[in-house]
Amino acid sequence: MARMTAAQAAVEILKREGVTNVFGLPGAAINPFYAAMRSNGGLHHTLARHVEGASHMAEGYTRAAPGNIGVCIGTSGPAGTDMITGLYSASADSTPILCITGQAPVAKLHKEDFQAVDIASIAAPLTKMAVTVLEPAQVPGTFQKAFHLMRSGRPGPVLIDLPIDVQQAEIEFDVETYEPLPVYRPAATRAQVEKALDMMAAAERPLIVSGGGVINADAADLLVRFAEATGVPVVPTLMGWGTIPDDHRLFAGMVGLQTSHRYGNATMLESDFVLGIGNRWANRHTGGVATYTEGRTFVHVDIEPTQIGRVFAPDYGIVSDARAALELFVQVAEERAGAGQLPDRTAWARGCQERKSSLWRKTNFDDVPIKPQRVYQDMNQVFGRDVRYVSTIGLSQIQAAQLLHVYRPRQWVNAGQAGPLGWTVPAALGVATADPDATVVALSGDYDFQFMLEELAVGAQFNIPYIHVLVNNAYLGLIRQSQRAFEMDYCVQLSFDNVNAPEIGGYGVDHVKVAEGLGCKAIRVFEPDDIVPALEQAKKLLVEHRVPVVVEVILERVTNVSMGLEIDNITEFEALAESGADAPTAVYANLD
Ligand SMILES: Cc1ncc(C[n+]2csc(CCOP(=O)(O)OP(=O)(O)O)c2C)c(N)n1
Ligand SMILES: [Mg+2]
Repeated sequence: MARMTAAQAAVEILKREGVTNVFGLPGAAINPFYAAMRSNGGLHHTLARHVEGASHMAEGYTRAAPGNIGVCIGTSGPAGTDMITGLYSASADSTPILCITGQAPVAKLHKEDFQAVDIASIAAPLTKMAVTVLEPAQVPGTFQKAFHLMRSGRPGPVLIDLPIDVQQAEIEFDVETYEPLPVYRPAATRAQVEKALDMMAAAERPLIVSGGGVINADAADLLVRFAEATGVPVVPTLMGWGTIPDDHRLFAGMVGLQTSHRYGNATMLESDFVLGIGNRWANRHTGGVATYTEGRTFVHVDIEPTQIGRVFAPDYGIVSDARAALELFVQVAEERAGAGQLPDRTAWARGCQERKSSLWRKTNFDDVPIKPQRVYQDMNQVFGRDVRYVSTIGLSQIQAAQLLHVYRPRQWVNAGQAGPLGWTVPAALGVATADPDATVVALSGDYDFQFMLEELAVGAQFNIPYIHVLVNNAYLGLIRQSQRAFEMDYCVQLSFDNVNAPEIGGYGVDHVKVAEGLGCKAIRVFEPDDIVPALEQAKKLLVEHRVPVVVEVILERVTNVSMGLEIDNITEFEALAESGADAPTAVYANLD
């Protein structure tokens, strides 16, 4: 046994649980924890410029690789409240992050002490556990339980609030014999999987919907194997995008109101059976539940028992970790295939491929100002398969999901449910910290970019290189489009004549100067033919300077992006592709 401060014990546990990187910023009430990190060593700390930024960096870090747990640290009071958005976004997207806050001394908690806020109560609905630790000797157990909870069942965040005197108190703690607690993950039974496969076999036009749970369970390889064994096409959700490569013959397209493909929705409407795995029937995926479910039988596999039936009652539900379920699905499906007992899905899968080969949106524009579709076409061309995209919300994110391509899990890192503006810069820094060898490409609209752009300085200071494609329409574009329903264009304009930058023609903020002022490199593009050279140049600058590189594309002010309120009624505002030349980087099906 060894005597140490409770803060030191916590630092040792972080390391034993596999933590190597933390994101945060100190303040008086968390200084003992920082002292423990300094004296004990072994944790690489990235100093954020805003505490919310630290929380999104932690999310990006977690999302980058299986098993990662991002840690964000702040002091008492406003630091904790600043991280609430990160906890919300993490819980919404089933992302384990550990948020550690400092707190006033235990005896002062009820005295309205300086920066003493009941952060555990504030964080409670957004976390799997939010606790102010009042007894120093409970610190090791609280951290041990935190990791157990974050990894068990549906993954999610935890907040541990540490009063300053609790951090400083000395306790007995044996680092050497510390063991992480076993992780609880429910597993489907063979009988359950047999029943689901019987239901699938009885259908004529089945689909698999593959959600973010498949990525969390690191089971994309099994998902693809299962699809191949059964011949059943796959619809990934936005959170599950990458579980099957876009160019796989069984990739049927994404479904939904916004981040969807025309062929994905058309195929969903043709189907008569859906097996959902690790998905949550998000409303922007389903649209109206009646349209989505009518004429279809549903099986829903989810790790969290109370997710079954939350949005609509499936015909059959299975509580299981996606990996555990898919192991059995593969095994039973391959057995049945070997015995010649699986229905032939060739004709149905070919129909899906035909839709995939014809229902494309046009991207090949050469207008000035640039149309956004052209940006995504050129990103496909330049970044190819080896890239990791990070995005959050807005017309930019929606259209990117419609037009970009993803081939691997964790290649599309998106704040799916919460969509907090400002997430992109810090999340990209988290992804790039976790995977320094990757080409990380973030995508923001101008407003999302402006929300947390001070975090660019973190990338410059700590040499966290990534490329940030900034599509500037000088508008809160998504809200401008949604205000069409109100026949207004009200409080959504970001344009103004910048007295220091007449060359940007009324687009307001000079992002290039701002990015350069924060220590980054930046390029601005006005002409479509300059996009590809700018992206290529950005790749070089990245290697040369090891700092974030911003590529700002000045867009046309108004582009209405395909969307609607029902999956059978999506409005196409822009031109559709009439031939391959209209969408040269689209992934067409190989029908030979
Ligand atoms: C914190 C927060 N406030 C408000 C919103 C609502 N919102 C969603 S998109 C958007 C505008 C985004 O503008 P921009 O980033 O420029 O992207 P664009 O739609 O123009 O591509 C707003 C205000 C939000 N998602 N998050
Ligand atoms: Mg905008």
